[in-house]
Amino acid sequence: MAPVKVFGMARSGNVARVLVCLEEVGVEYEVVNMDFAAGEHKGPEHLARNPFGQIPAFQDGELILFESRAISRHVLRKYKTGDVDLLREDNLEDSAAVDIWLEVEVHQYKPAVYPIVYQHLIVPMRGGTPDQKLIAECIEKTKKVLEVYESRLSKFKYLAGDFFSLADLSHFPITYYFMRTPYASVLDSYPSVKAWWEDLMSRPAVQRVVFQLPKGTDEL
Ligand code: GS8
Repeated sequence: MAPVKVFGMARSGNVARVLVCLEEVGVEYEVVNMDFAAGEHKGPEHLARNPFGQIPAFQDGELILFESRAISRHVLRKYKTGDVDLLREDNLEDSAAVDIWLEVEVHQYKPAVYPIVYQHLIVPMRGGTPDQKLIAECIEKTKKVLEVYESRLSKFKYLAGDFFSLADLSHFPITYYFMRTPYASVLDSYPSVKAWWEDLMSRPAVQRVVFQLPKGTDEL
């Protein structure tokens, strides 16, 4: 069977989210890079995959998808195994907890953490100067969010409960880049969050995606 295709560069956090799900379930995949400089993502072929002209897009046989979290759910739903069930859809309580913490990632965690990553890693690459005031504000926002995570993770091993799920995995890309900024030490004040992050990073599937990510900011 032809491998599934992921359109977009692995270094994009939203693409990496999909890759790590594919790695978890052990599905063979092909990454189809897009030439952003040439505007390939805004061309008709890619707009047919994602009408917003963004990456990732995804092809699984006849099925074409976009939005990284929707793609991730599809991958984990279709290819779940007895050992790897990261959505827990057979259990109402567990799957609702997964949904909650996925929403928390989108609506609480990412808005606090992403601007720090963007200002520190991306803005200088584009010749700009990071907005230190915004970074400081977002560090404070991040701390508030991490207090909630610390409380949760001091009671449960993972965000949705004592089982690993997409809710944890979905935090990987943005946290990976955050941990490459000088603000990574913020996590030291939240021991349960730090242990959770180290556990996440030690997963073979995560390591296989880390291997595909740029090591220096010049490659971002
Ligand atoms: C966001 C995709 C996105 O912002 C998802 O898939 O989760 N909610 C969507 N993609 C960016 C790349 S950064 O990861 C992108 O394609 N930007 C180009 C553009 O918007 O023109």
